[in-house]
Amino acid sequence: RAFEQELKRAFENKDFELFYQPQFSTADRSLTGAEALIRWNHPERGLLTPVSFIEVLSHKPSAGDVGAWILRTACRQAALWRARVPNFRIGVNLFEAQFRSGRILTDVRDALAEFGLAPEALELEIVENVLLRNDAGTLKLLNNLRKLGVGLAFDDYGTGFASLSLLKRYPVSRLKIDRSFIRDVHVNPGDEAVVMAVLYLGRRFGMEVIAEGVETEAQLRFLKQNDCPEVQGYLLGRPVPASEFEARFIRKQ
Ligand code: G
Ligand code: G
Ligand code: MN
Ligand code: NA
Repeated sequence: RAFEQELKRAFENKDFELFYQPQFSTADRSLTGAEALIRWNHPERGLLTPVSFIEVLSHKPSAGDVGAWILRTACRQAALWRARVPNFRIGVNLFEAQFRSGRILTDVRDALAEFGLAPEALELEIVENVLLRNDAGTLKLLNNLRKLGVGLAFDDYGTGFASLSLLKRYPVSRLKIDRSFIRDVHVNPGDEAVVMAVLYLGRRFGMEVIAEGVETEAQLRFLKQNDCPEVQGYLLGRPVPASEFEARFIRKQ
């Protein structure tokens, strides 16, 4: 109850904000897109990062409304930036509840139409537990989303239990290598093996690959040398408000 009240107030006060983290091509370090990450400017508790509220939120009926707001806001922003950066793409994380409610397809279609955003400019990020549900409804929904032309990224790839078999079944267009494998990739043979295997899977399945959590030049060098096409991480840019993203990454283009 109390949480739902707080959410309602947060919406009325416009306390939610999307931050954007840049993504880059390893070939020439050009900007390719951004991942949208929600923040809550809480009047009493300050700036909240999602770890403190996503878990609770994802089990509430209002997760669908927050999810729709995130989609609209991200698509509006991406349409503006895509006019300045060719092929700019926006990544949006989805809640599991958005799949259960069945409104995701409509929400995505509406958000694209409202801002005239090309479907290929939107990439939906999905974590394994969504795919693990493994029912006909989920498969059909994901196929319908892909038919719209939007991308589907498998988030935190490699950390789950069934990461390999899921690739055969679902229309995934990109693998996001989890940052736990990137941290020591250039020094730990086990991590190197995992990352090389994901790059190989990407090529064999015709999926794109991006490495997350790139924090050092040494990691970046390794990824570039091994043909990982794109990277994201603190080395190249932390998640920042839209105005700051524009000043630092869009105006330079
Ligand atoms: O931004 P940060 O690194 O604190 O994000 C922490 C976690 O919250 C990540 O797992 C991320 O996927 C999730 N998250 C961040 N923003 C969103 C969002 O807009 N929607 C959903 N569903 N999850 C998000
Ligand atoms: O689960 P998901 O991949 O959506 O989460 C993205 C989260 O990773 C965000 O909370 C973001 O702030 C965080 N993040 C992004 N880049 C880095 C990085 O280079 N290092 C670390 N430790 N976290 C990162
Ligand atoms: Mn993500
Ligand atoms: Na991730």
